[in-house]
Amino acid sequence: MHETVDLRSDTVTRPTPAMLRAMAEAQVGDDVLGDDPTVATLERKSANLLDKEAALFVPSGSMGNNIAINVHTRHGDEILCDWDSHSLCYEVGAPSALSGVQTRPYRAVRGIPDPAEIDALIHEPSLHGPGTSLILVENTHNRQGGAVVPLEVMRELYAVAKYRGVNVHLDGARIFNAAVATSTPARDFAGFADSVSFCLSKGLGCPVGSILCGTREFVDQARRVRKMFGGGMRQVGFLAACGIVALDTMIDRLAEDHVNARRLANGIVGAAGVHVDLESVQTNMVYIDTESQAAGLVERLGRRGVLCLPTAQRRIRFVTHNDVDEEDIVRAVAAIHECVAA
Ligand code: TLP
Repeated sequence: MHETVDLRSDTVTRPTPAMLRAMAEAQVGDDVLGDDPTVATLERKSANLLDKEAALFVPSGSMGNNIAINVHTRHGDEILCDWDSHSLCYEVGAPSALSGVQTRPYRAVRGIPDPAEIDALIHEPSLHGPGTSLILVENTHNRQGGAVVPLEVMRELYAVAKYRGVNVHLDGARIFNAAVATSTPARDFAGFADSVSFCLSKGLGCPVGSILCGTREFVDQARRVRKMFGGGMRQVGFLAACGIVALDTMIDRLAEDHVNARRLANGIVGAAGVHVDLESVQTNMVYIDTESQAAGLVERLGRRGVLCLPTAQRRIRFVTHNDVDEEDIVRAVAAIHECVAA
């Protein structure tokens, strides 16, 4: 059990002892000059894992997404991303600010796009309208409960995109959660996207870093854009070393986080004044809808050492991760029952 049960995000994890050891022992060099062997190893490993030609280590998932958008588009293009996506909700308007693209939202209930709707939304460039050059898909889907976009939907969507001559970027910040939850290799999901970003710093437990994968040509361009966005890093093998430990040892254990999320959700059912949709709990997130203002409940829980985040006026998110164990979940459930009754 931990002093505080921090369920705000899976980004809050501290590096594991194996990561700290790997950092201390890492061979490093100036990665902007292409000299860091540990970064090179991580990039090769990541590309192999997702069955892509090449990969690039980037400081954050947001930068990975926005480098991908920049490489796949030209100023004035349109991109499709769902109305509740990370790109639209949490990247400070970066697609328009950094890449000069217009975003057109599509609907995605439980995070699942409708390929027919996407087909209808794609614009051919014309005298009047922008051309659609990119579709973003988020898997698992953060604001839609950590839900998995099924492989079959990814396949259909990709077929539509390719038929219409449009690229697909997969925001796979938590693609390994999708893979573990469905017992499907992550590379199968990645096969239905031209580029994929995934985060090392979420459920995989690293302190910093994400990976962007695609063709060799895509990654060569992405490397230039990373530099342009200020994301070229020097002796960053210290962080890449954690990434290697994460890929080797932290993927399968995501199943524990999924079990803990389910425990938490089951424990919340029946608490007065809050509702949890059990079907939406598929990976490491639990969202609850609250009858009263979410902020009040979040504050009361915080006073009892249980941290979580309000994501709307009457909605709260809890995320499980490597620094949360079964006892923490028992404590969180008890605190939620006490706080809703207070
Ligand atoms: N998500 C964070 C917050 O920004 C909301 C979180 O706590 O969940 N794609 C997805 C689907 C994400 O959930 C996130 C981070 C990112 C991209 C961006 O990753 P970072 O934080 O590394 O820029």
